Amino acid sequence: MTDKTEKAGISRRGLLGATVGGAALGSVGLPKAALFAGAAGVAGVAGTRPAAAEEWHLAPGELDEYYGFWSSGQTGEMRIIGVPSMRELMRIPVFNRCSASGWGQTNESIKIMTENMLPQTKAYLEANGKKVHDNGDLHHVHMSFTEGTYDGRFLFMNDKANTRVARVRCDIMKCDKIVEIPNAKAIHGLRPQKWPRTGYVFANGEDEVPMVNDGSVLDEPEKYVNFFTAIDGDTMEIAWQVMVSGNLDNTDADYEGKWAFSTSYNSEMGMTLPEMTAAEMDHVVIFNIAEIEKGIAEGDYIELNGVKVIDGRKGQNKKYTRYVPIPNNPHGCNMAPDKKHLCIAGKLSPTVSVLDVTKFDLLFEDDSLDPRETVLVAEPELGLGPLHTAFDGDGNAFTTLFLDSQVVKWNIEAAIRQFNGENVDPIITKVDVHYQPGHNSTSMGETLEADGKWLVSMNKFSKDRFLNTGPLKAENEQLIQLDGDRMTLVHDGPTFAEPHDSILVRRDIVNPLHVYDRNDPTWADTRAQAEADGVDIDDWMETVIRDGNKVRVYMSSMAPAFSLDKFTVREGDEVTVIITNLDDIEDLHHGFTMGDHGIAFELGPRQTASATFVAAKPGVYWYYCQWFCHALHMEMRGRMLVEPREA
Ligand code: RUQ
Ligand code: CUA
Ligand code: CA
Repeated sequence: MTDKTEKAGISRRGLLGATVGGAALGSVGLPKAALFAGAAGVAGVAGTRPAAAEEWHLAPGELDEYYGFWSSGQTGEMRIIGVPSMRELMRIPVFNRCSASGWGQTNESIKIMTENMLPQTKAYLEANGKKVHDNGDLHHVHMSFTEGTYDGRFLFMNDKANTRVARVRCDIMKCDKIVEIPNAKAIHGLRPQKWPRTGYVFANGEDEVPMVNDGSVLDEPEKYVNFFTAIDGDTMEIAWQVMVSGNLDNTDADYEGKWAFSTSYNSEMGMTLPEMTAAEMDHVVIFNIAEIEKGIAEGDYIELNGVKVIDGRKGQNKKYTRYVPIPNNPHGCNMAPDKKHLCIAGKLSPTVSVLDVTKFDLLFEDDSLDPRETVLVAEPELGLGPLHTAFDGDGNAFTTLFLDSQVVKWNIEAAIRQFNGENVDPIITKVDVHYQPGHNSTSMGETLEADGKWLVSMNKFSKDRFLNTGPLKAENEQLIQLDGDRMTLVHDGPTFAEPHDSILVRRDIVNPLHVYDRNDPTWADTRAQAEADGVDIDDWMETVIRDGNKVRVYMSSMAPAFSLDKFTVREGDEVTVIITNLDDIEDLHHGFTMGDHGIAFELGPRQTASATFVAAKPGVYWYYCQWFCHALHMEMRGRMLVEPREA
């Protein structure tokens, strides 16, 4: 590695050092002066607490203005954080497993986690004695849109680790679909279609693999490809894929429903760090949605693992894609709410490239046009390591500078005027953040209702900002109040690895239920089984059904008791415990834990849930309610009697 890296003129130590030290990017081959130019002559308004602290401080019992929907990176869950209080309100298991809710062990959740799993993954898990993956890497959470703004129906999210896309229902705030994406590898960037509605969920495959990844092609990178995937947000079925040149990193969509676009840091199709950083320019791919749909309708696709795949590689059919060169290993891909400007963060280049999406049609009408000259309208130098851009509703943009540990506020129109030769500085202000920001997000900032009130800077390092917790430190998510041109840091928010990205949604848009609807589809399979057993799961249940060596135990919970205080099974029986919580009082949860059996799940008000296990240990085992529900919560328990198998 070291040898190869040095051959390519890149000091690995320099690159990695730069990520923490924030200085040594010159080694990537850009003139240092150019790198630092954007940072010159800017007086940061980096205040700490504003004088009017009471304007933002939320007293106990007061409700937040915004729901913050957060990714959790390698923890694999989604989180809800109140903004501006930055109080963590909820964790929603998605790709991970959860000891409190039983996610990954209830029959209902296992169904969601496995029903759209690829056969080869099922076989792999079986070979390893598992049903579901235990991990996920959830980077990006985005809400469904209707006409350019959030509509409160669903949240969509990616799993980079195991190539999946999931959906959370906003009415119950639980995951209801997980889809493993065929052909592509490592789903990273994910965005819903904004117009007219979602519609499609666009998802980028980051890692390159052979088109048919069955072992017949191995170390022949020239045969590798990447896939861009469109999923139907209503059904969560794969609508189509586009094969592209280069890899895919982040993605976004326009406000007219015409385009999706993705950054690529590996246009080189390199397999090593020096190869991936060899070119001065990588690119953004523009996907022409209408042409792709037409191509699919007209049969211009190949079918690969059950998916219709369009060939959108460079030099192939030019109806479907265009490639716009962008410096240099670009990362963030953010569409401004002015409906016009797409901002691509340069990462290794100190610039953000601004593309005018209303000019994209020209590229598809005349393929002799130079893509950069045609659609690039500004490329301001903003500082070192630009990663992601957020927006207010007034034509301003906020870009994180990873290496500078700053967020820069700049004006899009001023950047365009500067690009056209006027002597204007687009940079309005810079604020220090602590430290090394990745994403930032503004209140409603990825919608037509961007309101420019709050900005969250999601920082990868907290270093000295909190009490030392050992080698693993918290991340730090800082809340910045936006007020005219002032950016005031008002709150440090330590969080566990690695929240990565967030959206801030006005609270009137999100209206979850307090109590489950008994017709919720989550337990449809359980209901069908109960009907076959002659049991009404909406009513009081105390029925044990034996079906060969399968035993189904139906019970109800109502504070402070289960309907059954004991049941008997035989050693080796496959036992399914099915419980309906008949309590319908807001916030009155029960749970079911089978002691010494690794079984526990939640029972929300009016929820049905079930879990299956083999009673392999003769003896007396207590089950209990693990959610504190009543003064007699400790007494909410019962016994499973496991008779030894006759010799
Ligand atoms: S990408 S820190 Cu996984 Cu969201 Cu840019
Ligand atoms: Cu029911 Cu605790
Ligand atoms: Ca590159």
